Amino acid sequence: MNAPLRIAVVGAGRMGADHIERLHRRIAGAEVAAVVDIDRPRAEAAVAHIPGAVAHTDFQEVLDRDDIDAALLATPGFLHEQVLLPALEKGLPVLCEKPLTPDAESSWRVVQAEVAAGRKLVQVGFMRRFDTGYLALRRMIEEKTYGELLTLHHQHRNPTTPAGFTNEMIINDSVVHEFDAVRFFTGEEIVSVQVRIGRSTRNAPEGQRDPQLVLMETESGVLAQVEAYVNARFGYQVSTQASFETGVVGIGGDQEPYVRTEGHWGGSVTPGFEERFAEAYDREIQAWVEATARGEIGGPSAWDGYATAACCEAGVRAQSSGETVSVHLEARPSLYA
Ligand code: ISE
Repeated sequence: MNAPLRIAVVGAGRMGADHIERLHRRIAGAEVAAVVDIDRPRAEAAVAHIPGAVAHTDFQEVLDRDDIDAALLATPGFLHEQVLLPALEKGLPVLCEKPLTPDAESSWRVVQAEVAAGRKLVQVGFMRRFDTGYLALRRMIEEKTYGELLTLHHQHRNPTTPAGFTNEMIINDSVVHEFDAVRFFTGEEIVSVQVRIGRSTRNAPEGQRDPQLVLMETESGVLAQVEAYVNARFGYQVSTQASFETGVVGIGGDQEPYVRTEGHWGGSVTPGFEERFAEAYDREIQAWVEATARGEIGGPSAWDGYATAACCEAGVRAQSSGETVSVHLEARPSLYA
């Protein structure tokens, strides 16, 4: 058996802490060797129960070590580039939580740095690609089980947003998942984005308009829409309905168990994305660890991160203009053919 992959987790906030537990308790072939967080007590608390793991406050300290095999980057998106570029220069594999970076220009710099490194080192954390419902729907689309796919309808509802979650982040941080999902389902790039904003909930924090309807079109003319409603209060919901020529397929419906008891029937509402996608995250990180051990990536690439950043950029322009905005993509380098 090979020695476990020694991983540095960068960022010990909500997502980082979730991944630290996952790596420590559920993932085979990997161990948490370091945790980096600018907040030293938070980094120390994160490693306290992991024998041998070391707390750092600066990613450079990890780069200076020679016993780290890979990094899992879970800081906010605007801090990703400053870790990705030196990691790529050193040839260190990285699982980068979405978004790759917050705008297309910086994502393109990451793609170019990876092309210069000569091999794929960055996997982007679009965990929905590992959800069983997503995989089943993609197979039906590929195999044309119900004829051609015509339209996709997504619901993306969150209970609330964290402090500092801006109007643009509804696109960059939330709808970025559907940009990737639509590319994943159809195997096509998205060519244009439109955003419509109507009546807004009183529960939206100042500056945010919520919900927002996003309409996108793919290269072959599949229309996909999203209701992004991020202060929906009731809980978490991510679901999709796909209309085909001879059938309609739904995924992401409510989960079991379904209970009947004194005066009530039904089940529980999923509280958040950690619960909704717990298994998908496990599969995603396991696939990444196994691929990294083979010198590969095991999921969406830096190109996927860049292409979705370009969609987000069009989406943010569409938010303020109300127009249908074309997505501009640079030519795809052969590394991602
Ligand atoms: C969050 O960062 C996620 O990635 C969740 O999956 C998404 O539902 C939420 O809107 C984002 O803020």
